[in-house]
Amino acid sequence: MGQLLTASDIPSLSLLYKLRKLSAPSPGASPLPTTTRPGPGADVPPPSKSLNDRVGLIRGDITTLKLDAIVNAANRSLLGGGGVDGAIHRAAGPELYDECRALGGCPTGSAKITNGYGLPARKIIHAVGPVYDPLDHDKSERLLTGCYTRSLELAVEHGCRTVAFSAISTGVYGYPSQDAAPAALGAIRKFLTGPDGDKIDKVVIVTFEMKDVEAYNEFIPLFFPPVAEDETTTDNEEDEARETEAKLTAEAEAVASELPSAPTSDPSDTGPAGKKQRQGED
Ligand code: AR6
Repeated sequence: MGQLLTASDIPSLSLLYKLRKLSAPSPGASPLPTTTRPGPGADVPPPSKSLNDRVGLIRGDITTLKLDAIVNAANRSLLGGGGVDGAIHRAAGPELYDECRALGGCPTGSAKITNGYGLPARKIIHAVGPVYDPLDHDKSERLLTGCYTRSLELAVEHGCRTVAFSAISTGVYGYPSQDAAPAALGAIRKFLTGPDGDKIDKVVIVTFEMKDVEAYNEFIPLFFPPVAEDETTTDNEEDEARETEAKLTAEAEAVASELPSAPTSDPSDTGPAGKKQRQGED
């Protein structure tokens, strides 16, 4: 496991705009799919410094984050599998499997919470994303959005003020990153601006593969546009952010280069840990 990162080590969107790692949407930015528009009647919502300070973005291994909760991309058995689920179960240890077994599974589009055990995070929220169905995009989106919303509700219910999300469904479950990112960002924005939004201090988006890095770089400015003051930063802030980013990128690239190309079947179908799950069923 690499270096542990706390909420304050993770660059906020405000800082990433200052560092020019994110840029304002261009005037002719391609419109979002209608179902993922962030606000009624407007493609891009008004900029908010408070929101941009409370959303973080980092590329790396989610198991190294020392936050109140991390969100796992699980399957309905909750008994482990490949991808980020496998990494989380390995890092947390066998007690996690025992607690998950007692939960009796979880429906697609929802989530359940456990302790973090051997992980630096205090809690793990196990979200069950949909297997992407290209013939029913709306249903896939509803289920994916449900994962983000329910995970944030659970975080609040358990007093978790800092929460990191993996890119649910974009691996084995085949959800295109270009569609998953706006769905995730819309749900996160809606929650943070809703009645319980002030009960969360930081939502961290964790990317791992380049396709998700690219999707979030494209869509974040359309959901969390920059505020005008995000033009200057101190040397210290810049140095720290650059250092953190360089370390994580090197680590993620090393791991990602070992990854096989995206499988087409769910490892839980054959693995010893998961019970059989039918593809496309929720
Ligand atoms: N840290 C952060 N993100 C990661 C990590 C990591 N250590 N490892 C992978 N990712 P996936 P799914 C990214 O396949 O599509 C499992 O078998 C990865 O690059 O883990 O929801 C479960 O048991 C991708 O962007 O989850 C289910 O059966 C994202 O995590 C099934 O896979 C999600 O990819 C769930 O499929």
